Amino acid sequence: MAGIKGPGEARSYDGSSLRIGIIHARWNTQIIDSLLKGTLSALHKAGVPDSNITIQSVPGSYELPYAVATMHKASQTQAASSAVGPVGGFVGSAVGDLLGGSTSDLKGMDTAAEKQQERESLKSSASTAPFDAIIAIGALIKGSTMHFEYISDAVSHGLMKVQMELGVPVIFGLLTLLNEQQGLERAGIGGSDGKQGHNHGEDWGSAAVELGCKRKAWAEGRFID
Ligand code: DLZ
Repeated sequence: MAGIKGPGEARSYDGSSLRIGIIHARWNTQIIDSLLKGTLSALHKAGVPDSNITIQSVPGSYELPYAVATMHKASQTQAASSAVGPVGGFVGSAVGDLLGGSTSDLKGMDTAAEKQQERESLKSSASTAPFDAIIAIGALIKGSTMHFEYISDAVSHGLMKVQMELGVPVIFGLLTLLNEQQGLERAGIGGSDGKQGHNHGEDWGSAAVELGCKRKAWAEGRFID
């Protein structure tokens, strides 16, 4: 049963036709890796194929708003050029990220030949539509200066601004943490056994699918719940 806090009872949406962008900061990698894993798990659960997920990274959270805006434009460029040519570099690099990252199912593949085959099939089935939603993931940890306050504020406002200007849902996956422990718990890897807390990445993946589906419906003048 859902508690008082949180988005209520889980709803399910079909994400199989969505294209989702993920941009994550690399600062505080242990926390970020787990959040990314949780995000991908929720996207997969909703049926979003790996080939429709593009993952990019930036050094720190401060870079997230610019990266969201630029990734969105890149997906629009792909959509415009896909009618005349093959899939371009961004999808290729998404597949590369998936293969290189700790979160990919493809990592379980046995041989180089199998990996290559999977890479080719992902490329050929990859969507080149503009992103239906973009998830921005970062973990800011408070230090002894005002740095944390300035970056938290700038990134929060920046992400809201780009989603309103671009007209694409941007999921707020920015943790603003008072200490490391809070981050580990919110990534589901807290406590002495490394399993305590709740992985907020799962919520962000689900929010991206819901907003992606609603955005599509609203654009067609339909309302769904
Ligand atoms: C510089 C910095 C610091 C001190 N802390 C963090 C952090 O906790 N989380 C994070 O995502 N990024 C941090 N950064 C890096 C900035 O976000 C940014 O990448 C640099 O200032 C370069 O623009």
